[in-house]
Amino acid sequence: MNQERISLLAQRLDDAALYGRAIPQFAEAEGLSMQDAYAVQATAIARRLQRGEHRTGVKMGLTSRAKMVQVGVHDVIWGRLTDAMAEADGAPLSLGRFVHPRVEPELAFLLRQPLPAKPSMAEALEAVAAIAPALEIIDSRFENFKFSLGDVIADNASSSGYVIGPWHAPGQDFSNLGLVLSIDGVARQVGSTAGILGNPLRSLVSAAVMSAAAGEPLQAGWIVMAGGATAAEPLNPGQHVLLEMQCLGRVEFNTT
Ligand code: OOG
Ligand code: MG
Repeated sequence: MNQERISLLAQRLDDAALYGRAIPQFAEAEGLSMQDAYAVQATAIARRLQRGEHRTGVKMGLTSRAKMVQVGVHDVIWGRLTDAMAEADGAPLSLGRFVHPRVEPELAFLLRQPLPAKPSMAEALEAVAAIAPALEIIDSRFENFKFSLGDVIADNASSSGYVIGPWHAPGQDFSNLGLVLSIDGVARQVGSTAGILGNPLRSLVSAAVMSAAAGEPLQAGWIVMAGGATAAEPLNPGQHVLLEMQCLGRVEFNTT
């Protein structure tokens, strides 16, 4: 696919995100390859960076069975994070800019050094400065939150916002930490970090491999979101959203 067409699709997605308006799926009609889809994603992110946003890291997507089943796409994908997507722990979150937002429980990594293109699990762990419980706000730009693999890749893996809880040194085993996602005091999703590829560290290894292959190796200071450990929950105004994670504490926000 030529760059002109890729730019047009990137603009369509970027506008949909800017104005909170859903658009029809296009991957199938456009005959988008995986490579085209990632090119659309990169071009849409370039538009955001041109507007003054700064790159903060990588998000992994569809790294758990629960997530794959929920959206009907069964491949691990990745997307790019910017500072405009960061929301403060405990702060109000206005849903006005979203189309049909959902929230999901994740684990976040903070990197203290760059990662090689194909790290071992030990090398990946060595590069981790800190880990934190985190909430991701996803918001597909596609109508009815329905998409194919190519669509969701182009759409930056539905990335919309992220909230990071307290950082901890990665001294403890975080491969199987229990977690509860509650909305208004009611437990809505219960799971474990083990839901993320059996161990979220595998997600970090995949992030290193996939972003290095795209020519953007993981950098010191970047955040890597490991992917939802459970299915996502729809968000509505007036909710209190809380993630409690074994050993790592809590992260929360209130929707308006
Ligand atoms: C795709 C994004 C997946 C995750 O953590 O699995 C994702 C979607 O569910 O819309 O962020
Ligand atoms: Mg996610």
